[in-house]
Amino acid sequence: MTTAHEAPPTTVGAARLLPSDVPVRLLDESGTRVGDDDRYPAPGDADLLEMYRRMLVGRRFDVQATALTKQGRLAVYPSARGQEACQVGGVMAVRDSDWVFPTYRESMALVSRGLDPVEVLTLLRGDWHCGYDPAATRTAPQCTPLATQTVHAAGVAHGEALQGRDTVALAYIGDGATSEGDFHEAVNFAAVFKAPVVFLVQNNRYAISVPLAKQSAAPSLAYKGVGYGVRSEQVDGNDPVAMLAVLRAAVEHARSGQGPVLVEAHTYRMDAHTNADDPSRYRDPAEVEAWVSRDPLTRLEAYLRRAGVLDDEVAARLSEEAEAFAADLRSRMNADPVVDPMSLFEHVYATPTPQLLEQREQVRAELEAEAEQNEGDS
Ligand SMILES: Cc1ncc(C[n+]2csc(CCOP(=O)(O)OP(=O)(O)O)c2C)c(N)n1
Ligand SMILES: [Mg+2]
Repeated sequence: MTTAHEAPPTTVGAARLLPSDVPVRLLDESGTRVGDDDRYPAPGDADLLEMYRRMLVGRRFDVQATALTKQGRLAVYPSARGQEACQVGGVMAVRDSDWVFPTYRESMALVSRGLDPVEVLTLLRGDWHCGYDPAATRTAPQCTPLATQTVHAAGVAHGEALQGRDTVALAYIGDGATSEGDFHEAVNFAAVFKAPVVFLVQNNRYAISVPLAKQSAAPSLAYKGVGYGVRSEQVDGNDPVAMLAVLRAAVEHARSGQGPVLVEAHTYRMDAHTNADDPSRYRDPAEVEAWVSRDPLTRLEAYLRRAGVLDDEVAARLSEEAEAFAADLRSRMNADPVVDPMSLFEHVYATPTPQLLEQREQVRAELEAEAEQNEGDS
């Protein structure tokens, strides 16, 4: 029990919270294993091949989703191309019974988690607030208001712990969103209550057009956890081996009751913020080019080929799987969705507000008038 009469705190013990001086890396840019780290045992080759498979399918899904925006089949799509190691590493580090709290950028992660891709894209298609069942899939709706999902993650993780379960909550968040108050409240709450949350900051260098240097003066975003008493780490976000190793250790730390962990993954957004954005207005194409050589997929492929677990035959089979996945998505997304406009008013509040009821009546009246008009015309 702590009391107000305790001696003032010292920084002794704070070192255990500090992130590594440089991002943890277990695979260099040529795909060679480097830097053994006792804290982060490298995953076995079978896991890494599975990770590669998911990343390959994930990238194909991502490219297909961007194409669907151009065909008018998807309203908007925030690409995660280049961030495959973070997207897939996160979901592979948790169990199906754990909770995932994604942002708008995590469609690839959710597909990798096994959610139906059409259900995942329902929000971005503009059909419904969320196309999958959050309770059944233990996956919160994709969050557009920045950082709010981190508060939900901390609350759910604490609630699960109070009920005696060892569930972990994984909250994805972007670099820019770590400047939001909600993020700080969530990290502080999780630290104080030792809530089993892993905050995965995907530092992709930009918040739309705002580069990281204009967003934060912190030497690493991972330091944002230390001030709250949260174990923090930074990792090469384009190194799939390090991503999975560090995230597994973080999840284990949280699950074993030692409290939350904040992981900053240094990565890069290869595409525009969304299909509605023109990145040439704020970043140099040479910068994008420089990140091509750090591509997480080619890196993992080079490693797996050298390790003898991936050859041309396996690679061809995996490519076929990715193509079939994209073809199925294309044809299903080409069918017009059946949506009831009135359903938009459901599940907004447990008890609808008078304003919402008024709006619902307005829409109902407009739809009825339109239907009558159509009947009269025919
Ligand atoms: C509370 C809030 N403020 C502003 C926005 C507008 N907005 C949408 S995405 C974005 C940038 C977020 O950048 P980052 O957190 O780095 O995530 P990324 O898009 O790079 O994955 C902003 C400012 C928003 N969605 N919510
Ligand atoms: Mg960002």
